[in-house]
Amino acid sequence: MTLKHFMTMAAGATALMAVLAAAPASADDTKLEELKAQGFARIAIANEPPFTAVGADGKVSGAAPDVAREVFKRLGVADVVASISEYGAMIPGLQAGRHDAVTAGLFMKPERCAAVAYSEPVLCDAEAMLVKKGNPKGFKSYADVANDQSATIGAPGGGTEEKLALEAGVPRDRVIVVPDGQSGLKMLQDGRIDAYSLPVLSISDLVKKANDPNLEVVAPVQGAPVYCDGAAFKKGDEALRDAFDVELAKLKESGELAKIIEPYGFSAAAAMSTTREKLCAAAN
Ligand code: 6CS
Repeated sequence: MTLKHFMTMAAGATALMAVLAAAPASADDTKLEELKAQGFARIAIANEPPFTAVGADGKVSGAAPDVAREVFKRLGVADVVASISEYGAMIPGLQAGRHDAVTAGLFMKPERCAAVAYSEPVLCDAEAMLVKKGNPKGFKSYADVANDQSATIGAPGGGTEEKLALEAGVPRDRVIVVPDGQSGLKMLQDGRIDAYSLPVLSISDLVKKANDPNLEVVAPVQGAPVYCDGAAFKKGDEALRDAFDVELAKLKESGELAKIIEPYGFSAAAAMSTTREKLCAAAN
């Protein structure tokens, strides 16, 4: 090999090293780099306070988007842009690339953990039923609804409460899909359903705003687990999920997660008392 040939080879190797050094830490960082360049992350929400909320002015709030906004900001993604989705459409929307993340109180369950890449837990809550004052049908569990042949229960489409009612034996035609909290409240008040089921904090928010003395809350629903959500990412975006988890862990450690979610009624300690691994393994 002549000196000239060697010098050419060395120059080429130096240039290659320079290119590699400029590349992101790993090819996986591309999604985060895309979001940074985009200036926002597209999040799916349900508009179910206090988990998620869209004001009359269009402002997005609620515990899940507030946590997501703070985490993404720390990752260098300036803001979040939300679109409202039914719970049952959130994962297909994520998989189709319509959202960059689901931050909506989408509870971790094994079948969902198989379909998305969840962050560590953020918001935990038990289940509740809204009924008429005096709980005339004596509901304490989803099985009670199943055992009353005339009873109907409203729940979000593709949501956890719909699944719990069906699994407890309530026939499909007595589980009524309800698009949102206000509709469920009205259907109950009009006697079109005998119970409306959402997580405890969501039902409590509805009752507080309804100012209707003829309502009663059954909470917790007997036999239903306490669930926790996490931010959900598309399979393949695990590097983005891992980066999200690093910042989420810092919020937990510093007490800042508590400052964000506890005014909404959530417990940071509950989220810190469990893990994605446990929740995704739980048989429920
Ligand atoms: O994850 C779910 O399916 C449930 N999560 C919330 C916050 N509300 C209702 C929904 O069914």
